[in-house]
Amino acid sequence: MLIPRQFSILMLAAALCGCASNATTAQEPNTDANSALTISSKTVSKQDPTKEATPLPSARELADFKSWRSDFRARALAKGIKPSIFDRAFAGVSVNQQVVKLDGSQAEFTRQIWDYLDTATSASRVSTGKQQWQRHADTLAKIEQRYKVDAKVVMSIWGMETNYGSYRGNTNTIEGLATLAFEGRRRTFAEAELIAALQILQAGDVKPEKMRGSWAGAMGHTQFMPTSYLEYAQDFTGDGKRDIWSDDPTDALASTAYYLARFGWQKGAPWGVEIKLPKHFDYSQADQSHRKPVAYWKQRGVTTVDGQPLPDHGDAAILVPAGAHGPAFAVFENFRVIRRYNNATSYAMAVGHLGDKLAGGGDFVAPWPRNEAALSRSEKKQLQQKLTALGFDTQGADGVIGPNTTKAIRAYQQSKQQVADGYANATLLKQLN
Ligand SMILES: [Ca+2]
Repeated sequence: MLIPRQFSILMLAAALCGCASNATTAQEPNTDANSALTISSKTVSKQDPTKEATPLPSARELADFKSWRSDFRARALAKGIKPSIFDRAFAGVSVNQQVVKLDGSQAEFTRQIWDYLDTATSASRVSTGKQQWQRHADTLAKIEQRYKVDAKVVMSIWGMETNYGSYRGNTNTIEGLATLAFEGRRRTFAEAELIAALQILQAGDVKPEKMRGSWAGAMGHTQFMPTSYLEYAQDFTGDGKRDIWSDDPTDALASTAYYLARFGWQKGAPWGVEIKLPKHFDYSQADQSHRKPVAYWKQRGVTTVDGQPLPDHGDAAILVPAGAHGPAFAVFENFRVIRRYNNATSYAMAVGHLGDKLAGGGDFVAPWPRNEAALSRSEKKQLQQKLTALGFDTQGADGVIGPNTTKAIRAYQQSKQQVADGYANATLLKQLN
């Protein structure tokens, strides 16, 4: 899901797909090193939750919705949407209670990154991907040639977002976004997306009944939000329509390649490589914001996991998704480009890793600490409260491990002469208790 970065609704849409950024996948606002690392369980579900039985809205809600719709209609018309387009798009559209429920829910249980990666890059995901790649080989080669974006990453995003088109979502996009706008928590964002969706209908790229996708507004094979669609969608088939919704994935795959190209994809360069860190490595440097030339890391004894010199693809950051006791990676510019699609670190790793596997690569070498249970949201809150009480301020206790919490953990670890990997786990929580 492509979502404009500032909204970073990752969690939102994520529900539907593996989703990306474009927005959609909603992980919490960005960025944190760790938050991205644990994925909410809803991120993983590929089912369209709006297919469940939906309770009816109350009379009061319906009246309020009508009143919002009437105000919004005026705003949409002022932006150039024709009355007939608006009225046809909103015919039969009401408050979608499942969307309300999903938007308000916070996952209590999260998965460890290795569990997430296992699912995201499973043997069946890889074998289906290889078959689909073969099936669309000519198209993918042409797309790669035109946009200078490796076919493997386009394939991988397609696999992550909708399992190669098999879970594109069945929520009426206008209804999903109208519900989010009406509900109000994200009104500005949802109304902007809704206007974009109406502009798409007005341009005639798709009929209202075909404009369907995730409950949070992401559409088509690679889950574009409407604003991303307007800016990046491509008509690669040459029929005059940018059709990301049909069974033929051509336009959607080209759109994805164009999106990555626009954000600076470097063809032929890796997203990252697994590395070996020297003994006594200063783990406080393992932070995505700490990007340094490859020469800098070489001087500090960093090599590839099999002891070879680190390849040079520009500045790199060191990533230790499971702390000092799991695999380590050097990540390059393309990793950041993938994060423009979905800002979660775990998502970017999954896209990179799946793409490598589709191209014949294998598993990571170093083992994950698989015996570690994931912290629940309330345990994370507890951890934040304890740290703050001890003078290591996490700037709030929301149960999401973000940059502030990571920083507080590092400071705590340093004060105890421990390895400062900033990693939140059960051992740390036990220590604090
Ligand atoms: Ca087309």
